[in-house]
Amino acid sequence: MAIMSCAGPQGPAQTPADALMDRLAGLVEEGKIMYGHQDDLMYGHSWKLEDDASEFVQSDVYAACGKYPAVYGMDLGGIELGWTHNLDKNDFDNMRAAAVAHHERGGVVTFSWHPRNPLTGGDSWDVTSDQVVASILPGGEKHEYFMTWLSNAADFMESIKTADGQAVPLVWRPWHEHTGSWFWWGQNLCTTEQYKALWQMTYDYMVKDRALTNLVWAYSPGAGGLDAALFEERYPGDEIVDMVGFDCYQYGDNASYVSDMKAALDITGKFAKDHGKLMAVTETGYEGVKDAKWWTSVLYEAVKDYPVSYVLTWRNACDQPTHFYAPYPGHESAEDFKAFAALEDIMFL
Ligand code: BMA
Repeated sequence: MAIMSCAGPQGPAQTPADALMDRLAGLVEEGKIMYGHQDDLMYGHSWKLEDDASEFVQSDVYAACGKYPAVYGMDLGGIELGWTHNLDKNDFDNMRAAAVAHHERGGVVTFSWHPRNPLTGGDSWDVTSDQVVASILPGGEKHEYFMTWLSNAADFMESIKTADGQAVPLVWRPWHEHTGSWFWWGQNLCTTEQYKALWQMTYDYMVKDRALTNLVWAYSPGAGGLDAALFEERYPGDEIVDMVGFDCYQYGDNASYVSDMKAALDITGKFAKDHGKLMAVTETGYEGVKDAKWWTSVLYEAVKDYPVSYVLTWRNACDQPTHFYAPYPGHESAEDFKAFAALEDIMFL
């Protein structure tokens, strides 16, 4: 059914978020799957960008295959407390400028958020209290305090603009992996109603109170134990979600990973189709990429038959030699990564 608009002959002005969603839907229509990498322009396996950088050109992915990832992921963790650097030591000024640079190169930017624990003072992984979400909802003892955290996050995302003042569209993915219980907003740490209320409060603040027009809202449970009922249980609602996805890592053999990915893609894909949403693999990877053919024979095999907007592999830490998810020059999977980047349906920049 066509949706009628009451706007004038030009139609309503398209927001940056709407423009990005149209672009993403068009790419899916063309059968393109974008490749993404977390913190790609901030550091790599053996380098780190200096603070106050003016160029954002170094990248393990580029060094390995001659192309930049189409999707660039970053994390807001630390912005809530006004830190100058995020939880993984990235300068927020660099992050802002790199987001603009990546957008101007034709890429898509996405943000996750690992905020501290507003009740205990610990980190995202502090699950010692199951009262944290309750405490930040309206009426809770930490509500006013937590609203300053949302305000800081909104300020930062609002500040990501091109030189001529255009807001850069962002895929914004708060409260992720909530189907597990390792973050303070996880499954056993709050009720379904509280989790949904947390989303609604986040959305209302950023979109209604702050009028941010550049956010594409992504919902992403963890893939472990995921079934259609669990996927749906805490879904915040069609009015506030634009994209659905999941986080799925390889811990065992290739075959188990491919079957876990396909199972999650089947569930998410059906949900996305029924609800008219975009779908992405919001986080994935095999730590250390311990298979020379992983890209073309494992990851590609898992995703190639699905209408996936992007697959984002996690970060290449510069201070933990085995914590990386994309190759760097000389890595045993670098040749295969080049072949992956050359595939017709896989998009890099
Ligand atoms: C985790 C690890 C951590 C990191 C966190 C947030 O998966 O990579 O080292 O601090 O993500 O980026």
